This record gives sequence, structure tokens and C-alpha cells, in this order.
Amino acid sequence: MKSGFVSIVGRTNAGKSTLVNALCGEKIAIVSNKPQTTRFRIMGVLNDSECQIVFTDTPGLHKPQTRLGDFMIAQANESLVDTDLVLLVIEPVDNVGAAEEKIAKSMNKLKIPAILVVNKIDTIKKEKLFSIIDKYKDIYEFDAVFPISAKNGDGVPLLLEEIKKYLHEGPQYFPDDMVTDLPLKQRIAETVREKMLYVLDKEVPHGIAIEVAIREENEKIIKLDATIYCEKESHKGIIIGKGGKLLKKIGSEARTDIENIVGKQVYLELWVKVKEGWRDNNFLLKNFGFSE
Ligand SMILES: Nc1nc2c(ncn2[C@@H]2O[C@H](COP(=O)(O)OP(=O)(O)OP(=O)(O)O)[C@@H](O)[C@H]2O)c(=O)[nH]1
Ligand SMILES: [Mg+2]
Repeated sequence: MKSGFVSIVGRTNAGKSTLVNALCGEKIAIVSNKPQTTRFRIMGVLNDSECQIVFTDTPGLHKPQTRLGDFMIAQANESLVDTDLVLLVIEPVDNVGAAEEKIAKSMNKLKIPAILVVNKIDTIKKEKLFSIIDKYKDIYEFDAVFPISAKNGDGVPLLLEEIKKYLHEGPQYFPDDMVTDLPLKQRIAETVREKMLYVLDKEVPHGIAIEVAIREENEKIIKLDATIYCEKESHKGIIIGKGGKLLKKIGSEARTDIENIVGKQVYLELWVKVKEGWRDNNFLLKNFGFSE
């Protein structure tokens, strides 16, 4: 049996979570068009007849403005330690950004096997690839370069075959039926947050934290309470929407996804509360699970 750990890093919005989901063939991590979607490390497990690959999705690299941001960056950096392979996921642009330079510096200290993954190739002309790859060869000695589209799957099977070359003879780290290390309540909270990222703008979605409680559960149904914490009274009004319309939309979209995860009927009740400045409050951050 071969197994190994693969960390996926890169700037925010590069498509890391989309790639983890594509590689695992299952929705593990939430995805959105807004930056800073992923807030902590999430493992996605891929099993096949000959190997087990444990992918780690990480928060995107950005200039942190809050203590939550500091935590997110630390989560990404720590994923470089004790991993068998790093995938550096980049946008298809031919200049190396500060985020990529910084992560390459850390990678150079650790000398980890790494693949450069040029994502979103569905958005560029093929000829442009050469100058992109050329710029990146100076920041790290990559073992391989793969152009892909995580969104439509182009190049993903080839990348997966390459990844398998970096695995070692080793144990099966997770049981066959485990697709992620994320506890169910957190996976549900993330699902609700994903729906909110799509319908909310500006600072509002970034100031949201969600806590899920299971009120009742049997073989057929699960009854859930999700408390949405936001940073301001005015944000609460926006989230609820006129006559509760927006909150209803969020709830019904999340419920469909949660039903797919738990495989039973879901009753989901949403509550909105204000916790001012939680993203800079160590005590509240810890309460929401954003601490080591
Ligand atoms: N056109 C195109 N869009 C993509 C591709 N991969 C991802 N996206 C889009 O890019 C946006 C960001 O995707 P995510 O997977 O959330 O990006 P991320 O790197 O995990 O972002 P953070 O968690 O914020 O660091 C979403 O709107 C995706 O649909 C791709 O191959 N092509
Ligand atoms: Mg992400």
C-alpha cells in the first residue's frame, strides 16, 4: 500500500479548494468567487485500490488585516511541514506575486518536492503558458509543471497520476469511508457559509462565523440549528433581508447540500446574532475554533 500527504497552497482565489474537490471526486471544501473563502486546513482523502492520498486544502495567501487573517496564514505555512509533496496553485498570469514569492521562500528553506499547478487555463490562450512557466522557474526548483482547469477537470487526471509518483510505502491513515477530517457539524457550518459568500457582498461575508448544533437525529431525519454570527447590527439586517427573504434563500440552498452530505432529511433553522469585532478578539476566535 502506498500513501502520502499532499499540501495545496497558493494565493487566495487561485482555485485550491476547487482542485481538492476535483482530485477527491467529492465536495470536501467550500468554494466561492470571494477571496479568503477557506479559513483553516481541511483534509480530503482519496482512496483507490493501490493507494491513499491525503490532500490538505489551506487558506489562501493574502495580506492579513485581522487576527483571523494571521491565523489563516499560519495554517497555510504549517501545511508545508511534514508533507510529501506541495502543489503550488497559481492564477494564469505571467508575473510572480508577493504571495508566491513569500511561499517559495519558505519552500526553499524546507526543500520539499513541489509541483507548479497553473490553474484556470480555460481563461487564457495556450501560447501564454510558456511565459507564465518561464517566470515561475526562477522562484523554486519545481519537480514538474501542470497546466489545468480545476473547474472543468482539464489536466486533473494527469496531475493525479503525477502525484502518485511521490507517495511512499506506508499505512492507510484514514478508514476507507472517511472523505475528510472535518467534523460533521463544521462541514455543515461551512456549507451554510458557502451559500452566504455567494449572496453577500463587501465586508459582510468575511465577518461571518457559524456554529451548528444538532437538536435531534434519527435514521431518517436530522434537525439542526445554525447560529450565524456577524459583526454589526447593520449586517444582521442585510443577512436577514426584506421580510426574511435572504435568510430563507440561504437556508434552503444549504439544506439541499447538507441532505447530500448526511443522506437524510434535514430540518435547518437559522439564527442571526451580532458579535462585534470577533475577528480581532482572541477569546472569541478561540471559541469559534480559530486557534491551534
Ligand atoms: N475559470 C475558472 N475558474 C476557476 C477554476 N478553478 C476555480 N475557479 C474559480 O475561482 C474561484 C475561487 O475558487 P476557490 O476554489 O474557492 O479558490 P481558493 O484558492 O480555494 O480560494 P481561498 O479559499 O480564498 O484561498 C471560484 O469562483 C471558482 O469557481 C478554473 O479552473 N477555471
Ligand atoms: Mg479555498
